[in-house]
Amino acid sequence: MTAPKYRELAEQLREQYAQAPVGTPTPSERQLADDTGVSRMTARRAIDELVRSGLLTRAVGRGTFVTQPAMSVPLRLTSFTEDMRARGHVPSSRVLGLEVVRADERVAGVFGTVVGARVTLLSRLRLADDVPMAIERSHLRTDAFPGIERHDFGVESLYRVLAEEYGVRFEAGEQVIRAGLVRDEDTTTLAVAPGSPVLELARTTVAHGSVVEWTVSTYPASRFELSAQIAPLT
Ligand code: 16G
Repeated sequence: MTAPKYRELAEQLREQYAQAPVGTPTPSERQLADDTGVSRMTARRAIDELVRSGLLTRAVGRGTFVTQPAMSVPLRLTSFTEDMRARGHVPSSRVLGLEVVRADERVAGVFGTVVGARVTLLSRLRLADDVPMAIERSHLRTDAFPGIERHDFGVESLYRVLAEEYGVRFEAGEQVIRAGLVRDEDTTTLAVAPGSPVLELARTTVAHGSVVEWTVSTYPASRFELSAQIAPLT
């Protein structure tokens, strides 16, 4: 039995795009159908298959892009900016919000402060080579970082600002990783289908003996894998 036509086409495209840099645009369904002489339905099914496997991503209104290979990110206390640069990608950010909010019980518990304390919430879309990689919601104690809202986090690195302007030197950090489904309000920003799987990484960092940051990062599961060095117990 021969493979269905769309599978054959998907395999051809997989070979073609496997080595392409992240962010390479791919032809539209119509273009692909015209170029290869298949129906639009077949072209769509082939692209769907590659989107499902994480090789391609559809960005609403912008077309389809290569996003593979899934990026392998080490679990270390480094910033998104450093991690992406170390992999040869160009990091960028879009600020989705920067506001002072009141700590609810959960946030107060993380910072060891009282419910209602002022907390600065920075929400950003993080991109690598213009491809959306994660939405990060960073909570910072407002009293510890006066004037932080003056920075333009569309271009600046949060960790750089913390180090250079506020003298933060991290002593420790904790990262909790959970699997989940994308929130409805994040689907367009992350360019994923409703209900797609995500990895949620919650990071707490400590400097000068207190918690300085609590960031919840939402990564489309198809675009990421996480790795850590593991050592035997001594
Ligand atoms: C990383 C951290 C995040 C931190 C950000 C700072 C994870 C899961 N999260 O994305 O907690 O706020 O880097 O990045 O690694 P920046 O210095 O580039 O703004």
